[in-house]
Amino acid sequence: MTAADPHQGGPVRSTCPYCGVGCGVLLRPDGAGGLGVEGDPDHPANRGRLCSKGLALAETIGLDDRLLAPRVDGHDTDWDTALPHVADRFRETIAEHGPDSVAFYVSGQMLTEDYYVANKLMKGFIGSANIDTNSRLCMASTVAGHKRAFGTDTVPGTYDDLDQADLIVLTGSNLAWCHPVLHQRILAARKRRGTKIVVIDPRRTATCDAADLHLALAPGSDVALFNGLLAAIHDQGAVDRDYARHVDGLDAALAAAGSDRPEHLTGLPAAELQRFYDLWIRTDKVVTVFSQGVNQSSSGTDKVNAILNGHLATGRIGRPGMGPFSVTGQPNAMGGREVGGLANQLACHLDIENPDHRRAVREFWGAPAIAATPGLKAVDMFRAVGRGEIKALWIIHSNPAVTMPDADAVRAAIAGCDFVAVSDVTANTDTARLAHVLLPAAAWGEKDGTVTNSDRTISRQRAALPPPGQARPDWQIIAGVARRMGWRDAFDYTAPVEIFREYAGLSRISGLMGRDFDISGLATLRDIDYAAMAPVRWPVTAQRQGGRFFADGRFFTETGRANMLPVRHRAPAANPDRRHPYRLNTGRLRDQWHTMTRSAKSPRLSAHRPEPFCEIHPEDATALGIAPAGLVELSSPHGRAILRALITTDVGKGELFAPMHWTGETAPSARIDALVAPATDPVSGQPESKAAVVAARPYAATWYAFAVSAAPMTPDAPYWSRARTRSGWRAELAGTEAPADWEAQARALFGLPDAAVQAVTDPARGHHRFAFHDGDRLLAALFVAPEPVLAGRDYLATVPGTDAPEAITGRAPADRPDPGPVVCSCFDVGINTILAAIETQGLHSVDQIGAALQAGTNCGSCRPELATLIARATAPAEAAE
Ligand SMILES: Nc1nc2c(c(=O)[nH]1)N[C@H]1C(S)=C(S)[C@@H](COP(=O)(O)OP(=O)(O)OC[C@H]3O[C@@H](n4cnc5c(=O)[nH]c(N)nc54)[C@H](O)[C@@H]3O)O[C@H]1N2
Ligand SMILES: Nc1nc2c(c(=O)[nH]1)N[C@H]1C(S)=C(S)[C@@H](COP(=O)(O)OP(=O)(O)OC[C@H]3O[C@@H](n4cnc5c(=O)[nH]c(N)nc54)[C@H](O)[C@@H]3O)O[C@H]1N2
Ligand code: SF4
Ligand SMILES: [Mo]
Repeated sequence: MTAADPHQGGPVRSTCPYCGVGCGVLLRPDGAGGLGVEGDPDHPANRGRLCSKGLALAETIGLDDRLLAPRVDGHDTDWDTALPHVADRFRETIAEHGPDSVAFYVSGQMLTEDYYVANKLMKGFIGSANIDTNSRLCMASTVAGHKRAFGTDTVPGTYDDLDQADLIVLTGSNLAWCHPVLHQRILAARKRRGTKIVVIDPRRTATCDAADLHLALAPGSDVALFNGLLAAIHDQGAVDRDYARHVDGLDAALAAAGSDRPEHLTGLPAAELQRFYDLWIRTDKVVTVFSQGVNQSSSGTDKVNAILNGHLATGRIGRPGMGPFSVTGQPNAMGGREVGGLANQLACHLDIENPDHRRAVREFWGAPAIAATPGLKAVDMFRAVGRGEIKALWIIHSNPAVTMPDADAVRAAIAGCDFVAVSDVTANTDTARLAHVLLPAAAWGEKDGTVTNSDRTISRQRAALPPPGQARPDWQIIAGVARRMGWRDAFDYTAPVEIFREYAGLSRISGLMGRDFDISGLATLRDIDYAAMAPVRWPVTAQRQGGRFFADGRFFTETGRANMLPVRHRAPAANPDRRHPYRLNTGRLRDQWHTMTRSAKSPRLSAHRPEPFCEIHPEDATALGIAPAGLVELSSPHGRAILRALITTDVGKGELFAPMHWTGETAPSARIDALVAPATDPVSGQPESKAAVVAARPYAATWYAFAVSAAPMTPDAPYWSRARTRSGWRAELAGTEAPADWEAQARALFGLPDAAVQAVTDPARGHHRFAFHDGDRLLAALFVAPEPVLAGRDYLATVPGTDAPEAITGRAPADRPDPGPVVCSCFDVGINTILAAIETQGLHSVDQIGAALQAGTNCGSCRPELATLIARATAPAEAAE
């Protein structure tokens, strides 16, 4: 069932399924279920480069936890049972309660063809707009900001602008970790032309290591900062009067900007702000890259428009090396915006509120109905589920029980819904566990279609492996349900190329109605053209292909002019108070992807940060009595969490940061969205995922434990987290009540009722160590202490399956020092190894580390961290000079 490969006999050309950079990959199936993965040198996004996640893809395709058959009410079945069952439940619900009593929650990780079919079914055939996507949590503020300013959701520039800029401003973006290949591309350009880099982020991140200036603004104060810029542009006479003919609202925007006091609201010294403003104003070629620090805010849309205002006022848009640049998160976040995955738009950038657009889409589809009003946005959708108003829900390619704000309430809402279908590749997710019907989806590597990346480049994903068991591509599952709901002809697709052609055909109408999104040039692709399709940037029409928008001053508004919006600073929805004195920021780690269902299968990726944590400023930690490596308990009006404390000045006083990745499967007390309030931006409906308010205190554990095991463990403790290792698993545990019989506890944890044990226990001091063996093979080991366990963790993680007679000591033997947590995941180099080499070999640069240890010489994702290690190791000496 693998795709016809255009390069016969050669590798299959596909696209990485993680971030919106959209890197091309070359896949070489080994014939035994495995895959060789390397960067595609011909893909315009990455030119052969991959980051740590892309390079570890082969470690994530194992079938061990895959969902292999449709499952109805807990029983495996076949498609001929499952599809009619889902169709009947939706049809009955609609017949009894109307089309708005059902909903789909979909994802920016679906392929365009999957997405198109889901949207068509809901908006045109069911006749409701209750289809929303996790892009609501991700791109909605950018979409709304673009539409307010440009009339359409248009990204004006391309990646080439990053190579050609003289100043790159990264705001609310940890590009080094979240779009690593773009980050590397910027660093390469900087080497050539000396590009200046400014990072705007309340937190010090890996991205700051390469920055000329880091503005650690007060959380949520971006509007004030960019209003200050606009005022300075005006004061310094830098408004482009010529371009201003193409722009409405300049005066009102200036008036609004002038009334915000940036130095007061951002908490930044006036001199630092001035330095940034001066640099911006005197550099013609400026690109402002923005991401979730901007979007995920109750003033996210205003933040976007504040950024766009500066570029519109100076005419720095749509020309080489300049423009606002929203980087997309998911591999097809952009494609989802194009096909109309959001509840408030139609396909191909057509508007649901526009009767002409509605009529055109309906006619094109030959649809019995067309949604006339916007549907429920994600937060409202799950609220309606909780109230029992949505009675049938289909969740596709997302894990909202973990990633929605107020996640415990969302989990409860899904659990209480009359009918829930979930399409996923595994049954082991917090959301899938709540489903009545589970539908096994074909995973990345097994399916065909297209995705659009951050710079509008459409790339093919191609299958290199057969789908296992009964797994099917998402478009096929959705079309199968649609046909069984009675719409046979409209969903009679036999291959993704048919869907793509239809979609490209619809975009012709969009183009004719004056919209930006037009790929009609692809509407007549033959099957073999689609099979061989090379990356192509939209628009693709008879007249034009790719390129930039707006340098000509023509916009997609009714007037044809752009809008500058008058925006004013607004504080985040909730502010710290006596009961909840801390501001909780959340986000991503370099080597994990969202809820870890794929990335955590890779031992390499899991070694970077094997445990959830909370960054806290040293003064706050001292005031709270939180010790290094202790546990911290966070609580908000919505939920609580227990995390490992990571004491660092990377976060400001009163501010905390925790990653979003852990779940009921990997660390049930670290579901961070349980704490996040469902506050949303009034325009975009995007939740404020980065500015919850919480209380913090030490978690009063009386025992702590560290465990390694060759086989999976089933931890049972108030705090636990687990991660894969090359030799099996590792886990951290803690609790307030110590079990009476530690050996019995260990045997239960490891599922080893009878294995031979070596034990060293000191009950009076609360210290226990157990090593379980099968002959001379270590099976598992547990280390317990009344304080955070001191053990050679990263060494111990390697020993299950070996003889390791010394494992019981919990320490690495002298000839095999503990490497420490992995920094370079390509070559598996730990922090201790690097620090030792810096010291003993007197290394002074990232390149020297590369020469000595290989670290950082492959994908480059760890180079920012290596730079930090060098800086920290050499700082004291420099300070003493
Ligand atoms: N490794 C990895 N890469 C990913 C993903 C992943 O899961 N893992 N996910 C992908 C997806 S879907 C997305 S959307 C992108 C997200 O990519 P990014 O947006 O770069 O990532 P985040 O870590 O969510 O947040 C970015 C930064 O916003 C900062 N921030 C918080 N509040 C504010 C504020 O008020 N103002 C400003 N200016 N900054 C603030 C945070 O401190 C954080 O460093 O990453 C994509 N890439
Ligand atoms: N606190 C906080 N919360 C956040 C964010 C944050 O920064 N902070 N970021 C938000 C953002 S930007 C995003 S994008 C969301 C992401 O949140 P989600 O989309 O909920 O997270 P994922 O883990 O990517 O979920 C994808 C699911 O699809 C499944 N899957 C994988 N491949 C396939 C396939 O081919 N077909 C199907 N049907 N399923 C598949 C995976 O196993 C997984 O269960 O989280 C949001 N939530
Ligand atoms: S930067 Fe990394 S995660 Fe993003 S598409 Fe490229 S290889 Fe994949
Ligand atoms: Mo995202």
